[in-house]
Amino acid sequence: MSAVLLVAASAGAVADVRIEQAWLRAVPPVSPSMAGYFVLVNDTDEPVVLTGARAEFAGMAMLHDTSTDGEGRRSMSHLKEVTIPAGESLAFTPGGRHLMLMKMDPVPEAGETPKVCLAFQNHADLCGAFQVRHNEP
Ligand SMILES: [Cu+2]
Repeated sequence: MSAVLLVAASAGAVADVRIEQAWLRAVPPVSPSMAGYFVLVNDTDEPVVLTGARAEFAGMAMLHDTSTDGEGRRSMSHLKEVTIPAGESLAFTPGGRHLMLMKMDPVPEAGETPKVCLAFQNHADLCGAFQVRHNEP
């Protein structure tokens, strides 16, 4: 009897980590890189640590941050890990944190929805369909 109750309780409360609003900025087919954006929602009661990404069509995938210096010049830096606190979400958006895909073969085209997976230190990989588009949704 107690086992049945446990199953019912866990089915009702969907505490999970998920990718939302995932998209990739469309680029010309010869482009050496493309950027991706998403919101990572952590609905669990533990912080999760995002450590990287991978995709079948990209030989290399990294998490980047963007910073602007005193003269307005933008530069990108590699993010080794990003912690999403329990119950919070973190947005990767144009001009800020982003996913950077390199060594692509083939370069996905606008309208396609290739799969990209995110890797964590303390959670199973999460994969999602990233919509390739020219503009921010
Ligand atoms: Cu970048």
